[in-house]
Formats: sequence, structure tokens, C-alpha cells
Amino acid sequence: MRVDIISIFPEYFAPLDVSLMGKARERGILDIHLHQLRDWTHDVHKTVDDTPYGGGPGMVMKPEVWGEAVDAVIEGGRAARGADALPRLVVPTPSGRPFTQEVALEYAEEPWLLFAPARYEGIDSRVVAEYGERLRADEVSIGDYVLAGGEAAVLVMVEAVGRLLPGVLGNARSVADDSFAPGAMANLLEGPVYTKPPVWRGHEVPEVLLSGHHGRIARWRRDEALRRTLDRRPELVARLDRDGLDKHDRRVIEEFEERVDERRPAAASPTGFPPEVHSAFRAGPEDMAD
Ligand code: JD8
Repeated sequence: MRVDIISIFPEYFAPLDVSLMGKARERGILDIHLHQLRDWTHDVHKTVDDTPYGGGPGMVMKPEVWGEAVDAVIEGGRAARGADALPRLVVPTPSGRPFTQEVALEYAEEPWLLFAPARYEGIDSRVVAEYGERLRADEVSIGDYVLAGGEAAVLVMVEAVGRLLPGVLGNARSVADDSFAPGAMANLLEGPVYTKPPVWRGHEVPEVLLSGHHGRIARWRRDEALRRTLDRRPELVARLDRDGLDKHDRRVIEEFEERVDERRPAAASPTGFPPEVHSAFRAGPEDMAD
């Protein structure tokens, strides 16, 4: 996969030289090119921003500079990838569509990504409109908090996408095991993890994990993932496809709700879900012990 990044802080991406992404680059799986936006300015101050039309705080990044930069980077990429190749343009912004594991999996199928992290109040909105007419141009957000610029978001996205590329992750772990990845454990958070020693500062590793009984271990891990998801991300539980839940799962959810009921006043729904969500997971006759 080719990745181009245009920024006024290309040095921000030094972390892409190390660890998993660094190895992916050494192996030629990831071909990352960094570009200094100011190289496409023509004034002595290398100006990339100006005051916002309509007034208001801060400065906005100039469309002409971004236009020249994106055109030049596309031309450079085409020299390597073929005259009709076009990248997918990804512009991080707090007002973008959520960047999720699903989007990461989609981007991992792309041969060429061009990231445009901005600073100040963002890029003049005509730039995305302009390129949206001839290539896929996405405005995405990595989360509901405000950063000072888009560079950190690009680091997050390049790592989330890069680790999905064939040959990047060792066989120790397959992306199929990821949380949020499509499949049975989809949308369940990772459960707790442990390694040696069996006792640390008086804290013991759960016995089942030392049992060697793979069936019980797999069951315990699923239960723990379900409990942690119910506790920390109840909204993900509602997304679980009911058919993907077995009798035991529904029991775990039941017990979690009963425990929460005890703690919470009757009025408030324990997981903040309307009763019908509860009934959706309430143990059915088929769950009644034989
Ligand atoms: C790009 C400029 C800063 C944003 C005035 C603060 C993504 N999840 C996210 N949070 N913040 C960003 C993000 C912030 C950015 C830029 C992404 C470019 N800023 C601006 C508007 C308010 N300042 C992001 N992805």
C-alpha cells in the first residue's frame, strides 16, 4: 500500500519508522511518503493560512497551497503507480464521520491513501469539494474530543490500517481476533489478560487459566469479555446479533443485570437501555434449565 502524508509538521510522523509500521516499511508492505506543505508556498513567509471569511477565531488553511500540493503528490504517485491511478483522500477533522475498525478494514483494501492533516481551524472547505469530484475524499474523525491538528489522527489511522495488511502482524495474532472485527466476538471488548508469575503482590491469576482446559478457558474468556462490555460499553451489547449469543451468554447478561439492579434504584434502566432491550436478552423458555 502506498501512503502519502502532506503536513506542515512532517517530522510528526517519525514514529512510523519504528515498531510494526517500521518493519512493514522495511518489508515494502507499506510505502510511506512524507511531504512538507510549505514546499508549495511561493512567498518568503511560506504562508499556508489566512483569516476566515465571515470572521471568527483562528485562521483557515489556504486552498491554493493545498491544491498545488495534492496535485503534485498525485502526479508523483502516478509516476510510480500508473497514469490513471488515483488515491483515496483522507482528511481528519473533528466534524468527520467516525473512523472505526470497519473503516480501517475498508481502507486496508485500498492500494493508495493520501492523508491531509490540517492545523489552525482546518482547510478551506472547497479543497475536499474540489477533489471529491474526481476521487474518493473522506472527512473522518478518530473520536469525540478535540485535537490541535490532524497529524495525531493520521498516526492512529496509519497504524490501525497498516496492522491489517497481509504480512504485517506476526502469526501470533490474527486480525480476526480483534475487538470490533466482524464475527462472533464482534463488538465485544477484550477481556483481562495475564502472564507469569501465577501470584504477583498477592494477586492470583484466575485458576481456570492455569487449568489447561481449553474449553473452560474459552468459555471464561468469553464471559469476561461480555461482562466487561456490559460494564464499560453497554451500547455495544445492543449491537450484538442475538443469534450469535448462546444460552450461557444470555445467562451472563441476566446475572449482570440482576447485579446492576441491586445496585441501582428501580427507576433507572441498568444499562440505560429501554426495557425492550432487556426483554430482548431476558432468558427465554429455551434457556430454562432442563
Ligand atoms: C484535524 C485542525 C484543530 C479543530 C479548532 C482545535 C480528528 N477526533 C479529532 N479531534 N480533533 C481532530 C482534528 C482537529 C484539528 C484538525 C483533526 C485540524 N484541528 C481545530 C476545529 C476546532 N481547532 C480530530 N480526526
